[in-house]
Amino acid sequence: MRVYYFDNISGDQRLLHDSGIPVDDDILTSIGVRHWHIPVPVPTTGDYPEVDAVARERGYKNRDVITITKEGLGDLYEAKLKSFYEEHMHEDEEIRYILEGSGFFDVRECPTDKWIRCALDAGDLLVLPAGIYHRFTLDEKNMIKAMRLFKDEPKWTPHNRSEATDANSYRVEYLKSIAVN
Ligand code: KMT
Ligand code: NI
Repeated sequence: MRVYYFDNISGDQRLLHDSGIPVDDDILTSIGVRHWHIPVPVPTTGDYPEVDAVARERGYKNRDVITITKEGLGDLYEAKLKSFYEEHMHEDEEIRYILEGSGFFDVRECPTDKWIRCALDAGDLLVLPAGIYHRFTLDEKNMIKAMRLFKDEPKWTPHNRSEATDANSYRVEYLKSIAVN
């Protein structure tokens, strides 16, 4: 996974938008973002023992697979892409293991509110904490296949950033959890 500050230049969200300033792991840790690289087993058997180990350790009991392509999402494609790229938070962790393709998860640094772009490829496993503001976009390859893991029932509801989400109890707890001192 490659991580850098987003350049804030307007234009196609699928481009790299690399400011040239890398972000180190301490910063990701300080905002509660975790990641692992677990090469996708070849040939594909549908078994992912190393992912299973992380899932067991962290209590991710359920999973499904989503393929984000024009063909995969059909009529929902444009609307889904638009909603993924709206800045939002969830009341649960967002856990994604990339099986094929690639894409960008942008997360807000705190307290600077800068966008940090995480460029994910096959084998990257990313965990965003509940309450973090983030968004997702495909890149120029226009294809990602990802395993979505969750603790119990999936709570996909995105809460788009607003004054209401600033006061959301999961957001408030998140900010407390990352506060230094
Ligand atoms: C989400 O919730 O933003 C997504 O599932 C994005 C696509 S998963 C690669
Ligand atoms: Ni999300």
